[in-house]
Amino acid sequence: MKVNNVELVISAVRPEQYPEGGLPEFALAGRSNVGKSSFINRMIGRKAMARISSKPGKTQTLNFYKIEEQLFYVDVPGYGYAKVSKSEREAWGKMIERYITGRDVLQAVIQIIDLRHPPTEDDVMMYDFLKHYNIPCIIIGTKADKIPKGKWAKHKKIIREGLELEEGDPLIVFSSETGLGKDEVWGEILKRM
Ligand SMILES: Nc1nc2c(ncn2[C@@H]2O[C@H](COP(=O)(O)OP(=O)(O)OP(=O)(O)O)[C@@H](O)[C@H]2O)c(=O)[nH]1
Ligand SMILES: [Mg+2]
Repeated sequence: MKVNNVELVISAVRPEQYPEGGLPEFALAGRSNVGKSSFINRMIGRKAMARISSKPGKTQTLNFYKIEEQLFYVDVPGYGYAKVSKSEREAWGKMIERYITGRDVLQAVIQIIDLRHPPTEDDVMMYDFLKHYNIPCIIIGTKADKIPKGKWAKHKKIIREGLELEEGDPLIVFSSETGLGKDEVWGEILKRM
């Protein structure tokens, strides 16, 4: 999909702030600094729409990006960042849980995993949480540009097994750097609208 029209509609922390209108939503989940905001930028073909940073913890709110008046990408703060206080972590957990469990227009969560490494404990917890609530997932193995092509299949297998991925939840090799996997992800998204 070629995207011409993108708008950051709101950075929300509470349900009253979520956009109205009933458009389908696709939310990002993933460890802090794994590349969620970079993923959005690549999918919409903009370098710096969603703010990215080499420092973890850049995204702090639920950021609703409206795409072509058709759907929303929801950028979500990352998990597993050690340098946050207990109260911050609890606030994060509440915000995410309220959104994921209470949002009827949420079509799927796009869970971003670093293709180079086995899933972390937090990755597994997040996936289990999503499956507990029967949320369809699209799993992205990102930063593929950092490992040789010949190793992708092996790394995919490690992620599939580490998460105990359900049949029907796709795992797509991706790179925000090169655009690898972009069309395949768009295919999965359009299928779920
Ligand atoms: N080589 C490479 N680097 C990437 C890729 N995706 C993201 N990065 C880099 O990883 C770092 C973190 O990217 P972000 O997109 O800000 O990560 P995030 O998950 O949104 O982070 P938080 O908002 O802190 O949760 C940046 O330095 C990006 O340039 C990728 O596919 N390949
Ligand atoms: Mg971010």
